[in-house]
Amino acid sequence: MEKLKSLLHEYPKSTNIFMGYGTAGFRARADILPWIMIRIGILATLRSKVKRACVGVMITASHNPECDNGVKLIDPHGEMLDQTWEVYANTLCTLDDDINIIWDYVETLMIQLNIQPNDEAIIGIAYDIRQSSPLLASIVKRAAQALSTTIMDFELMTTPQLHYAIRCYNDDDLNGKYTEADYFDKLCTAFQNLIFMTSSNKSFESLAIDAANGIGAIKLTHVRRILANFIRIDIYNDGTKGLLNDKCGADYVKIYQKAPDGLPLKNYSKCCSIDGDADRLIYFFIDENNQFRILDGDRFSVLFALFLSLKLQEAKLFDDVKIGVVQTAYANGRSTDYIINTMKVSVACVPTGVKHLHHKALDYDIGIYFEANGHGTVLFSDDLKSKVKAASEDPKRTEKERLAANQIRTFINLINETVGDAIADILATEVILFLLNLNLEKWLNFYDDLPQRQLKVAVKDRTMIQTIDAERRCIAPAHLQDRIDELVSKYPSGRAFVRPSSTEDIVRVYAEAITQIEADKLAIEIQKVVEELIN
Ligand code: NG1
Ligand code: ZN
Repeated sequence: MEKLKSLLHEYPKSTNIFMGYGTAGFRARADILPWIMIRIGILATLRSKVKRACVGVMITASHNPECDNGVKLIDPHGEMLDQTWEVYANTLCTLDDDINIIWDYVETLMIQLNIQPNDEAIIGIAYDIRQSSPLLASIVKRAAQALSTTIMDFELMTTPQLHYAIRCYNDDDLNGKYTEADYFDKLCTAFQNLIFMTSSNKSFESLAIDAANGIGAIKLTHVRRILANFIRIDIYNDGTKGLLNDKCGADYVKIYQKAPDGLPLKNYSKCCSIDGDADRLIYFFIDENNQFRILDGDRFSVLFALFLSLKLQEAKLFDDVKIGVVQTAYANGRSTDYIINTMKVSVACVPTGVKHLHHKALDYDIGIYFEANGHGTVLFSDDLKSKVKAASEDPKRTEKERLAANQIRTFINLINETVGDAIADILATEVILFLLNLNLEKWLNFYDDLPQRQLKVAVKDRTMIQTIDAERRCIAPAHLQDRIDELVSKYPSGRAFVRPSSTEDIVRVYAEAITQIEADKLAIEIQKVVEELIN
């Protein structure tokens, strides 16, 4: 109690600032975060006690500028914090710096959640390369230690590394421990084994990676070294010159549809950007007509689904396995069409936010999900894992069937199933391109995107908009959906929706049509209706 009290005194709450715990945890300017870290140390301790397992605390603000930082909790299986706990996080942050008030709330929670004072707690803490990170981590640590919690201090890590590490500690099948060397060995061994399994004598083209001047640059050097005999990886924006996420990184490339600074685009046929904490990935290149072309999250879904469904067919497992892609309404309509009608793979649409995609992907034996921004992964059911193992060892099957099953089995090791992992996703993408004999141009030519436009509309109260059907239709305010339907019906292949953002105080409008001019026009028409009905 005394230690906690002095921490509260040392890092007092900044007044009048309330931040909700959302998809990205708490995120703000780094200098106003210290007091929040005390609450996080307490909350992580309680979470660990309730789950009787190790939980994670990741300090990062992902693709935000260096001056920002943030924090999020990771649940025992490496997934995001259970949504019901977001309320406790928010309540703790509304409380004043008075130790008695805070302790009263902690005791209330302990009774409510059936926590005994002597229950053990263990937390794994990691952070990205921001200058503010070590201090923020030390505050979480001190708060948790004040409650006798055991700390595992992982220091510098990518977000997906910590998610995976937490899962390892809680899962006996994963040895109950984590080392960085083991992790990168696992990914690189799977990569090499997939190459060894093919008879191709083709070689890899060099890959240029823009590491956003973030933690990914440091971690990628392991992969570059281990795989040096297979693929040449050149790392740019490695933190030695530029600033974190400054005119570089996956978010910059996707939003501005521009190449990052600091990467000699013309020297490479294949380039990609990751973001500041290495959980997002975007590929890009210059095409024959000198145009800058991007391959975003939708394209990864298509590529991964294509590879896995092909291997399931070759292994004669396709009919026994439920494979599906999970998208949000922002996925380009042509990608959805292509997956359903050409690839014959089912697609589910869920509300925006990784947690929704991840949750839905668990419904499948192979669930592939990516947000358009390049965050995504693949989930494999235990049943699927047993089936491919059995098939790969079944002497009654043909060599081709066994090989395909073995390829899926090996591919599973190349994936971080806990969360989108840009480093794992790079290796998976490279291996698929190699095995299917594709380059970026061919991959891009699977289908043409429908032109689309996104607009942000400032309104007085964005919560007036209520949506259903994975945010594709509005039920409030009255008449909004009818007006949207009427406008959309005038555009061949038109599609549009509006939804309140969960991260900014705005309403987002999305429109798609056959030409860019029409998509722009439709978006503006809908913007006007939103402004008319809400403001
Ligand atoms: P909101 O602001 O709710 O649209 C945005 C992104 C999401 C996701 C979250 C969390 C768009 C349209 N939305 O959500 O994809 O990444 O931020 O970071 O890009
Ligand atoms: Zn990120």
